[in-house]
Amino acid sequence: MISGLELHPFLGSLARLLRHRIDAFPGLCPLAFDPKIEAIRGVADEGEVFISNELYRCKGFRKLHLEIAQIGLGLQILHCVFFPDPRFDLPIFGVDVVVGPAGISAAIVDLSPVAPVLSTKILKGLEELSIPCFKQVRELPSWGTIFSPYVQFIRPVDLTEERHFLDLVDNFLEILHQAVFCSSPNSLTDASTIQRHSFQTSYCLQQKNNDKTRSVLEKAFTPQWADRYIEEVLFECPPLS
Ligand code: BLA
Repeated sequence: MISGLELHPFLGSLARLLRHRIDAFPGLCPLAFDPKIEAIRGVADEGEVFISNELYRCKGFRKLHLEIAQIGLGLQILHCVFFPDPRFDLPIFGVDVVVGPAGISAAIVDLSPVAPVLSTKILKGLEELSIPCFKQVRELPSWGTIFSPYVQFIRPVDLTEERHFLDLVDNFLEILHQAVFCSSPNSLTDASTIQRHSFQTSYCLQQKNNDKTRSVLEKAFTPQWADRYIEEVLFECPPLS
């Protein structure tokens, strides 16, 4: 935490919701990582910088990552991605919320496919959801082809829409939880595993094209640091075995 600065209540609620859901995943255990990235502090033109990282793994997921970043007094970001173990037929869960000086500017959530289409089980769950009609829907960038047709990229306009977004994240995670519990792995050499590995690699490569993330990290640290952080912490590609 930056001294004397509260986390935006929307980010606080989202972080609580995500931790609650993460805790309920089967076989959850902490992922070993460089202790230096657990709490990263820095100073930029914008003021103090603080980034906290939590990393876990569980049945079906090689990495569950929750990051909260505070850049000076004006920018707060919650970034969370669940990267599946390619042997399992599970989608990538991702949520990113950016709060700027004028309030929440972006809130995006998705269950992204790791094959040409989402699995039948996940699709059925998503089809049964009633997706709220948000007033300000934002346009996806060109690298956004990795997302599913169910992606929601919005700017919540009031507390009701914030609540609806939190409910949506919770609903997506309920669908994912159900899928994890009844999933079983294919072998490492199975054609479906190899395809999911390749889709997950493209997801990571496409996310690295997000110049907005890179630019914030470059300004807060250095271009070299930002590059390493994006490559090794945020979107490192799945290992080959
Ligand atoms: C946009 N991401 C952004 C923006 C910033 C960041 C400043 C612009 C906000 C706006 O346009 O209102 C910054 N995001 C960060 C930083 C980190 C971060 C610094 O996660 C980490 C330290 N991004 C993700 C994930 C998704 C994602 C998992 O990390 C989706 C599941 C999406 N962020 C995403 C998209 C945009 C965005 C689609 C809009 C990009 C654009 O409009 O060009």
